[in-house]
Amino acid sequence: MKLKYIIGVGNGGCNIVNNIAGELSFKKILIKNNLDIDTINADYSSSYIICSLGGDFGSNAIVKIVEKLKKLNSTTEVIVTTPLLFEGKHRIKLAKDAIEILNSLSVKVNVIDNNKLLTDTDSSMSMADSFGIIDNQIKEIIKNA
Ligand SMILES: Nc1nc2c(ncn2[C@@H]2O[C@H](COP(=O)(O)OP(=O)(O)O)[C@@H](O)[C@H]2O)c(=O)[nH]1
Ligand SMILES: [Mg+2]
Repeated sequence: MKLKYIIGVGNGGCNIVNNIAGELSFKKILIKNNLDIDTINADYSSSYIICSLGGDFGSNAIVKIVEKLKKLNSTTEVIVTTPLLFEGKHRIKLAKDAIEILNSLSVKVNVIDNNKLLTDTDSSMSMADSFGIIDNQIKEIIKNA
């Protein structure tokens, strides 16, 4: 079934959505703070929810958003990326905990491991190019759904 919205959560998630939305025919919703979470309503219940996990905001917000949308009887699918190992223990734990909770919410969760994805790529690649590869992979998941 074709979903209608793509919801970006946190700084990374919103960047990803801004980067890929132009090529996809979805309405985009950007969630950057708690007030934005309050605006989520039944209209958004057919959505992809995208977050680059590891940040304090997005890693917690995505759980709240999925719980809220589930109560609204929604058809949602989650796409998250995991932090790079050098980003440190705190971010990795936030991401791991979020994935564990998401997996318990009976929603489809696509996890993209940035480490795996970037292993094969040139280590001199710029941050922007690395993000480009990840963003592209997310776009393909949505296109091929
Ligand atoms: N794939 C991808 N990741 C991004 C992009 N911009 C930022 N990120 C990552 O998103 C994560 C978000 O972390 P942070 O800014 O703390 O987010 P927040 O606290 O959840 O709002 C960081 O680890 C960034 O590396 C992007 O354009 N594409
Ligand atoms: Mg942050």
